Amino acid sequence: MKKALITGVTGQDGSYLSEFLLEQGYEVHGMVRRCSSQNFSRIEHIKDKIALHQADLLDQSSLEALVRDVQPDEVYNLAAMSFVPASWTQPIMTSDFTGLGVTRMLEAIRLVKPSAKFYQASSSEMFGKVKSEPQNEQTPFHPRSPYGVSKVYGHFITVNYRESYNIYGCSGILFNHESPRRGIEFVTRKITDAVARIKLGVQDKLFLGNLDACRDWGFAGDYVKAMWLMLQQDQPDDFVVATGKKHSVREFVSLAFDRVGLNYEKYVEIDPKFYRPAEVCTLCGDASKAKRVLNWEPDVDFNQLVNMMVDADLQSLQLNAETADYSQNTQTGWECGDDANFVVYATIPARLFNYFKNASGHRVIARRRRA
Ligand code: NAP
Ligand code: G4F
Repeated sequence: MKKALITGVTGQDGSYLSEFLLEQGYEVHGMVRRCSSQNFSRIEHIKDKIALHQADLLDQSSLEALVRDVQPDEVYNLAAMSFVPASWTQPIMTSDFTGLGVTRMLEAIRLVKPSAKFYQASSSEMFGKVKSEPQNEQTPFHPRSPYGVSKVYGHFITVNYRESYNIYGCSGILFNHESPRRGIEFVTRKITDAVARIKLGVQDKLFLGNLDACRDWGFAGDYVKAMWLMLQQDQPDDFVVATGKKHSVREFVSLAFDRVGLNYEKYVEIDPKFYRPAEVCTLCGDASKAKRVLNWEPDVDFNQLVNMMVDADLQSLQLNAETADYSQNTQTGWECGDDANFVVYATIPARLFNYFKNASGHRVIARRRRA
């Protein structure tokens, strides 16, 4: 049985990749960092099928011990500070973790198990201020954020370890990929979550930044298969993974609101605080090499992705309300009850309360006490 080690196993991609590798018959090991409260929500359903180990990309000795303990055949380095805006507010940490962390992992492999195959989660953000369209493996990089710069470093150090030490290292240059498990701060999930809340009447407005930015958005479940395929080849190489179609944030918003029968123009407002110091205005990938060599193609298209995410957010908000036992929440500072008990709820800012229907269709409110 092959052994895979995944860093960033608790993230969006880590959870889909774990599921995929389990289906392929792998023994799956995941690296998690120590936190005062762990967030395993994305892997809760498979937690008993994978082995979790504590280590950190900032700590060399923990990585070497991890590789020594697990003796992986394949290492998927997905852990990163992956939210682009945060890389301007924490540029040093981003470089250390998202950039230098790749070298630490490669060093652990080189010193402890040089035969392990290595996948580096590189990013279309490396193309940044794009030099041509669509972007492929030959397109020059011009990153526009500390995140993008760190990923360029991670890409080239992977190439360098391949060329210097003969490590089987692949850099997957993945364009944006989304899913119902996407972090809530990324624009797609921020939109679909807001659409569901607006539809259910618990949110009034959606504040966004640059609606004209274009991205090549695919489905994360499709993209993790490409990661695996890269490590199944005779020779290591680098691949662009993308759908080849680009859409604007505005198109995403419009389709998402359409899904619930609403017009986005009534709800969306621009807040300049979501503009970036340097924007990546457009990205569109050419994945013809992945198709030719890996026989990889995406299954889920843009419309299906938007609908899938809106439907999932609607469902999970409704389900949470139906299954929640609000009477248990009083100790955590929430008041509970039916409409009649909360005559003023409509004047409370939306962010301070959740408002749903329970299983019998009865309206239930859980409201945070005012400070
Ligand atoms: P994600 O959901 O943000 O997951 C990031 C993972 O990294 C989480 O498991 C997180 O663990 C872990 N992590 C963050 N800081 C850490 C630290 N200091 N020590 C150890 N672990 C840490 O990201 P994703 O969307 O799955 O993306 C996976 C990888 O692909 C990332 O490297 C990202 O940069 C790259 N990528 C993503 C896309 C995309 O569109 N999704 C496109 C191209 C490349 P916690 O749970 O502890 O926070
Ligand atoms: O969803 P985003 O935050 O993703 P971004 O910056 O493209 O980065 C993601 O994809 C990369 C691959 O290219 C990954 F490497 C990276 O880890 C991450 O997964 O923003 C997408 C676009 C941007 O142009 C942004 O300016 O949406 C625009 N946008 C407009 N309003 C917004 C908002 N982005 C966010 N997060 N929030 C907004 O309110």
